[in-house]
Amino acid sequence: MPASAFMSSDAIRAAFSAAMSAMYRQEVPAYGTLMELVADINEATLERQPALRASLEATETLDRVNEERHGAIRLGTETELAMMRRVFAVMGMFPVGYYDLSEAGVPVHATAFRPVGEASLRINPFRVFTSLLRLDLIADPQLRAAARDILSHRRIFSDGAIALVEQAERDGGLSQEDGERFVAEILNTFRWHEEASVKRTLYDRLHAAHRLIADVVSFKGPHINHLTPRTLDIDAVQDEMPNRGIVPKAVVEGPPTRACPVLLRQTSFKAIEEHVSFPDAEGNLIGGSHTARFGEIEQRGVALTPKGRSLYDRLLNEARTRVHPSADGSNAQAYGAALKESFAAFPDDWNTIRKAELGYFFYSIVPGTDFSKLAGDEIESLVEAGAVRFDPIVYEDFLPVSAAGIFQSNLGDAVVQDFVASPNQRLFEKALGVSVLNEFEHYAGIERASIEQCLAAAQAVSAAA
Ligand code: OOG
Ligand code: NI
Repeated sequence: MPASAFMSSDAIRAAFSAAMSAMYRQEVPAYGTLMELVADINEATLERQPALRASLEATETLDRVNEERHGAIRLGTETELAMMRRVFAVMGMFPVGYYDLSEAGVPVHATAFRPVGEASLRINPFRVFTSLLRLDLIADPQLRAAARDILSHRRIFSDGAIALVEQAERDGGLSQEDGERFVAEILNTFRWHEEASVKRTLYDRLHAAHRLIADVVSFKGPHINHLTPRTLDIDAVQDEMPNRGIVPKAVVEGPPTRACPVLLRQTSFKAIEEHVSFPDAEGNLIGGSHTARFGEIEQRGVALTPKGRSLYDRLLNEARTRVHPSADGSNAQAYGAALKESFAAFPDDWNTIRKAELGYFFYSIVPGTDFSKLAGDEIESLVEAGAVRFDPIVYEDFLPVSAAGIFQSNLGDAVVQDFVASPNQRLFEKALGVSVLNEFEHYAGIERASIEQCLAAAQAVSAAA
């Protein structure tokens, strides 16, 4: 089949993201409520800010502004992770970044599968934060062995899904019809299973080791545990959630509200308690409950350089040392104030951020510029002359401290269970079968290419003049 007859990987991802959204809204009605709230707030924000509407229109993303930006799953074995990488590759999603959550008391490490090029992100930015359970962090050797055994026997991918992945790898793509079949097949992997695959007693032991271990080990597959649309005003959504009958987590994760947004702000509603059933020794089903699934929202800002990121980390740490946000929200206001105070040290206008090399920017030629009258071949002099403009490059990845906050708030407010911090990117990548893309190098590459393009264009014009 000629490549042009294939359903593009971007189109497969867009279809997958839409199918996940529809399924999750049906499975978790509170998520539908959150989506409605987000749409209302986004509409009100656009009405208040015509310039924002114009810029979304210019980038052709206005009609998709309320759509999901990411979801999250938790896998149990290295084999599952290796296959998941191949599945996501069919949808044009590749592993970017390594996140060690053990440091924050969550026994997983993770990557984000996401589209990488600007064009792909614009067509559909959907990404999946994918965690792998660290069985090696379960202290009790007997429980560890039981969990390993159960996970080694489950099959999370249908035969049809595997066959289509192999076909896509062999042929270099899937036809429209096969692409649609692939989406339908793979959707099943992320479905909710009301029936646990372990007995109640084992569930309780896994749960006591860590709620997340119970969530991964006790079910037939890696149910999608949340989806996350984009909001244009995260503070407004956080404030409004209770009025719509949903319970927000205590605080918004990430930086405070700023004129120039940096990195990523996110919040969620707390996971709902759902009915599940456990098989007993006679094969009868016994009723119980499980709490894992929630809805989240995100608002993104500029990608930071390593220098900007370490300033961010330091300021966040300072604020959290002064006021540690408690899960019940009792000191949410004090935390907000501490955050604001400590982030006063982070410049809040684009040019200062750029000149201090704290963030990454995309440089482009201002249309209509007459280069024949311009001297200098440095990007800075072109910027000063008004011949080149710069726009912040949006951060498309995740933040470990924030992710830990999202995990924790949705695992219940009980005591935080601690694990020995032990990042192991090499082990993760061995399971994955490839190395993850380094996000800093990636953003630096986009910035560098945009500068080179401006300089080349400027030189070509002045050489011709
Ligand atoms: C993943 C939590 C991380 C985010 O937005 O930072 C995440 C999970 O709960 O499985 O999705
Ligand atoms: Ni999330």
